[in-house]
Amino acid sequence: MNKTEAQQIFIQQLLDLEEDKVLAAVYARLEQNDDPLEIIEDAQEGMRRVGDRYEQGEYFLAALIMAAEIFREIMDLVQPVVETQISSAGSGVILLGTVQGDIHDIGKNIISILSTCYGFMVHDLGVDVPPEDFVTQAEELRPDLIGLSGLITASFEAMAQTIALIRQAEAQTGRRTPIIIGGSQLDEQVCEYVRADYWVRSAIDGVLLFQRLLPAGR
Ligand code: B12
Repeated sequence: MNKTEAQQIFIQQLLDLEEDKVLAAVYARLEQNDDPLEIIEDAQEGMRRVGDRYEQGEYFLAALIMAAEIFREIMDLVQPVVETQISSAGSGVILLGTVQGDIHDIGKNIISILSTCYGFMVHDLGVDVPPEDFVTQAEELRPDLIGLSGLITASFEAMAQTIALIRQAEAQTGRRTPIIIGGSQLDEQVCEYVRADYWVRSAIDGVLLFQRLLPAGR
């Protein structure tokens, strides 16, 4: 979708880490009833560009930390609006977590918030979750879906190990829980490599997928 000039400016302000301007823009956009999910998407685009600058050596780790802090403040403003605007009767239990070795949790937290708003019950195991913990929790909770988050290349190996261990444990029960991986660095190739069932790079695509897999009133 083409972005308006105001959206482009917002993304640029986040890229330039102009905290005050970004937050003022979020206030203004909420005031004029902009779609909160679109604000999140724009902020995600800004974060992606911050990551690119880091990769190109123009930003250092401190900039990633600063960007994460600004994003947290954006979510403090946007989350209550999302929660009042979206309420849907989804059904199903989702086991969620960021895989071992990875501490990125902003995206995972957004998928958790949105899924809850859409009526799903989310069990969030947090970040840096060892494969064994996913297996233990999956056996205990018997979730309808398992969502693994991971943003760094090293996460792909952890995802592969986690999924292999889950499938091994399930083989004794005859169950096969759909596994969805999410994160900005994912693509079809990663999905095939780690043997996940689905992959997504945005929270809204994730929630739409959850709804497709777990229709309300099943
Ligand atoms: C902020 C940030 C950090 C913060 C994270 C803070 C936090 N609490 O999460 C800090 C500073 C801690 C950090 C650390 C590091 N980071 Co970092 N980080 C980022 C950055 C800029 C933004 C990530 C983000 O929050 N985006 C915003 C959210 C909303 O988007 P998202 O995460 O993609 O999530 C959305 C979707 O993907 C989806 N989703 C996500 N998970 C799931 C799960 C499911 C089930 C579903 C359905 C959907 C879903 O929904 C979300 C909402 O739409 C990215 C850049 C990028 N392109 O992603 C780099 C990036 C991920 N980081 C990177 C790196 C290298 C690191 C470090 C190794 C740096 C270092 N030298 O220490 C460490 C790794 C630490 C570790 N072991 O995990 C690289 C990874 C490169 C690679 N291929 O490995 C990136 C890509 C930057 C880059 N271009 O180089 N980072």
